[in-house]
Amino acid sequence: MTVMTILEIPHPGLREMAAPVAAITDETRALIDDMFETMYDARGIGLAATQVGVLQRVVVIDLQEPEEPEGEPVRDPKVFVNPELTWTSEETATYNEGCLSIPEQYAEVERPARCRVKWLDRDGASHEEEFDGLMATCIQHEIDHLNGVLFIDHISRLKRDMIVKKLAKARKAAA
Ligand code: GNR
Ligand code: NI
Repeated sequence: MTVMTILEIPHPGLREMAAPVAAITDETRALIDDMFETMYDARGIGLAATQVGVLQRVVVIDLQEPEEPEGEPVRDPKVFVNPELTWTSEETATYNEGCLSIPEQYAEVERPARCRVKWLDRDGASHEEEFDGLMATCIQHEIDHLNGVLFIDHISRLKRDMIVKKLAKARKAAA
């Protein structure tokens, strides 16, 4: 198991379209394991393979709060191979979104409040389910990554420019 490097903007790899996984192999499962390790290490609630430089349609999500007062955190790992949105609600919801590829920057993003997703699990079995709440937001955020789209693409240019400036400033201060 390996903690992988998470790409950050403006890495061009984040803008690429990821390819469907043709066959789920042990190599795919090793990637999934490394993605979970990377996501937990970074304290994120989701991670797309695009963010670790692998242009395959693989997403991992665990919405469990990483902050546990003591002892082992409760984990709820979910993997989505070749996820597809098969339906989105007219009704929208707004969440204050963040992204491990745009560290420590947040913005209110409006998306469909509910969605249906079709995907393959780590054994290649097909599933379809409807999601709402944070899960609906998170899976849409991750599918965006597989299409080269970032949450800052859903906000005004003014807010996007502010985030890019704040990130540059934070990086300069840390350098
Ligand atoms: O850790 C993350 N938190 C988050 C909060 C609101 C909406 C989406 C997310 S996903 C993000 C991790 C990440 O960058 N996934 O691609
Ligand atoms: Ni993200």
